[in-house]
Amino acid sequence: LALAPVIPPASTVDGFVQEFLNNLNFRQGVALSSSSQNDRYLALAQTVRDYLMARWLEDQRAQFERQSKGVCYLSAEYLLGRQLDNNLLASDLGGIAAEAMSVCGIDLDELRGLEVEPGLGNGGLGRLAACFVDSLATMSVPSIGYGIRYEYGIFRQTFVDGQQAEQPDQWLALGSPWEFPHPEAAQIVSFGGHTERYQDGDVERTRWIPAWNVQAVPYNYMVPGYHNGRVNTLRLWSAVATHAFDLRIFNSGDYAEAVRAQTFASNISKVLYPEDSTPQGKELRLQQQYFFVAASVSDFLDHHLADGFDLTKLPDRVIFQLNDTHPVIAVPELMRVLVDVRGLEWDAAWEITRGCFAYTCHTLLPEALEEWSVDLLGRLLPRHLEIIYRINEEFLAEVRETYGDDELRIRNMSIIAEHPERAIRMAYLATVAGAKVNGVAELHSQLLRDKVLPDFAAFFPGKFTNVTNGVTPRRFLRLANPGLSSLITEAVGPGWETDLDRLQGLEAYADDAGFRTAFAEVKAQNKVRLRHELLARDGLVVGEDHLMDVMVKRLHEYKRQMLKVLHIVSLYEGIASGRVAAAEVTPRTFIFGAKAAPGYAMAKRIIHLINAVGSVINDDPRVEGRLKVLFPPNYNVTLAERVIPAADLSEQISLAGKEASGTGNMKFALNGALTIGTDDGANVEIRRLVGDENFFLFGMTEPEVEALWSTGYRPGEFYQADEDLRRALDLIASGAFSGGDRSTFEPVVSNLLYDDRFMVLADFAEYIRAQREVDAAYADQDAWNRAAILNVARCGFFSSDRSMRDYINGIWHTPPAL
Ligand code: DL6
Repeated sequence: LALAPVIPPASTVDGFVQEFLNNLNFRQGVALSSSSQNDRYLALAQTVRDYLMARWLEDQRAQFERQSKGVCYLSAEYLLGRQLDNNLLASDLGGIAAEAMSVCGIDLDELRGLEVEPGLGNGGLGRLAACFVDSLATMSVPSIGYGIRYEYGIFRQTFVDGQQAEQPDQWLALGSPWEFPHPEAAQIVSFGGHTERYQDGDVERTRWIPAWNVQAVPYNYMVPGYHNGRVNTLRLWSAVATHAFDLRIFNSGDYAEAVRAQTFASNISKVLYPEDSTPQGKELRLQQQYFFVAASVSDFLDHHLADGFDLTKLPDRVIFQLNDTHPVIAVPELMRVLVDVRGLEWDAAWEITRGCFAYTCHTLLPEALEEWSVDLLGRLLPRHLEIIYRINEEFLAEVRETYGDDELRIRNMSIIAEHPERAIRMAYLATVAGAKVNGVAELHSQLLRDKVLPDFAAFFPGKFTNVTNGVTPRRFLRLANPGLSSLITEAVGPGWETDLDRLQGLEAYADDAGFRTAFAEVKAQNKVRLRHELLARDGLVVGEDHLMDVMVKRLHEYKRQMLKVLHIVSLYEGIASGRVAAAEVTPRTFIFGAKAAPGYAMAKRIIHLINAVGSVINDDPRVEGRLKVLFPPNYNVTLAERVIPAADLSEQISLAGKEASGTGNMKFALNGALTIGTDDGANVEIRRLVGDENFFLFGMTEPEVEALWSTGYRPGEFYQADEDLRRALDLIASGAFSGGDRSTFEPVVSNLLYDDRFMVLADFAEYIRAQREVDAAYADQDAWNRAAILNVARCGFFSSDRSMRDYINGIWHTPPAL
């Protein structure tokens, strides 16, 4: 009986209705007539799960039995987005579910709207991880994603008087139907204490005597492949105390103390660290990182390997992909397990470890390369510190063999930084240990080699490679843009969702007037959808028949939202001063979406400024019908899926050499928006593919940026030289957007005039020039639509399936999936 296969319920409307009612009655404990919308949503989610269950169990079994090489994707973030629609799409149950709901008198769209997305990531890096696990499942690659089940994900952003306020993201409050807790599979994760040597026969060994432990409880999530019957697993860990409750203390009346251990332990997975650009957070953050990788490594070794598995063969069985530096502490952890727990010799363990890891770097900002102070790491993970020291010692000995006593080079390459404090450079550790190191776009990988890790690139010439990021076409085209999806299917036939190069077939349609009209019609419908959404969600009114000019991404100075603000203020100033007739200005709605890290003061000031500029412009009758500035709060995956398909213009305007890749840029182009962008990150590849004539390029190149820095950049000179720039900055400085108070935005203005680390002023004139080109191009709607269609047709390369193929062929070398 135990071995009986699970029979999936029949894939018919009646079968679905029956299963749904069963779930409503037996799991939610309510009758249809008395059920709440939340009951219905939960029962629907459970029903979809039931349909996927047999495949999931079968895939887990087959994966274990096959024991072929698989991928463990280690990521501190997964920005998943809503699950219901994605899982309906993957299992091809959308039509049946909609009919079944209508049989029950329920509007499926209403239930969709109830789902609170799990915001377990900050931005691009976390969303990339979610795209990758989707692709791995769709391509039937044996893999498991490991991460943290944060009780509170990325904060919920609200605006109070135009300023960002952060609320906790209670994504679990109404139940989480997509997860399966497995407390029986909990792992113990230890911290603190000290190490000691002991004699094991004639071998001297080391053991770690930790001071405290927590339990890591896994929660499994289904990751269904698209229409292939495959369901992979995402396993997220939650921290609980080993001894949650002290009855003796409770009985003595000290109730808070009685649950202290539980509170302390659960803090580890309490909240996603709300920062994606600079290493802070210190102890708790390091606890989180070690917590999830220690649990994941043990989970894999304990539960995924066949009995008696020969650990020297581990590199043929698994590759742990390190998604940025956050999971890099897994390297000394695997060494510790192999040497201290499994009793292997150091050299054998190091050989294994070096074959089991690969590292992806996602940044170019030096301050975003994590370092852990030796003091902190030694206190929290004393054994790991010893292991890192030994790895470093042996590595530097190899460096010496090659270069002799070149002390400067040795200091530069040491995993241990000496200044300003002794600290472990996690990117260096990952580079030394990883079989491969990759950047996330061509330019990024090149700069990583040439500028960030040049000594390592010289020392390990074959190690460095590139995998350009990608996005899943299932969520970001098929689900987000049903109108365009149907049009694509009509033109190139079915199957493009898993073979995005087929979009090339659209090229021929760019010259078909009928197709262009249909394409324009879809864009117009998407704008109407967005209009309704923003009105209902935030009371915001999108301008009708406006060019939709969109900048959505985390707020960071290097991304240069300020450049966009200056453009808007400049347009406004022209009309308000009477120098430009309103009728001459292309009607535009500017849409922003951005969260600022709560501790990032300048980013928060910029948010305040955008809102302030918006409220002045939106209320000024002189620009009525021409300019609108909208900033819906709490930009997330769900909102992205509405905004991106409606966009005409995609703003990708970072300072060249600062954005590692970007993935929003790919999503916009795939949905037929034209890009205005710098030669940065994956913009470079987008432009090459879509063609110069279908992309608005502006700004300095990375070498030009470097050259200007080295000769001494003085932003004030650009201010003096450009009248439009002067007028725009002066208007902000005058208090025009702050009720006459000149002090409110003074720090923003001064920062640009006297510092301007990301060279906003230097690129302003070029940006305005490119925006005029946009206006001119948009005036010819037919030509614009042609260019937009060509963007879609030429962006098949940016499927995350292609990224996965690149990882498989160049890094993982996993066998073809069955
Ligand atoms: O690779 C995904 C994504 C890139 O598209 C962005 O360009 C990059 O900024 C982002 N990196 C991070 C890491 N920050 N740190 N550390 O979020 O990764």
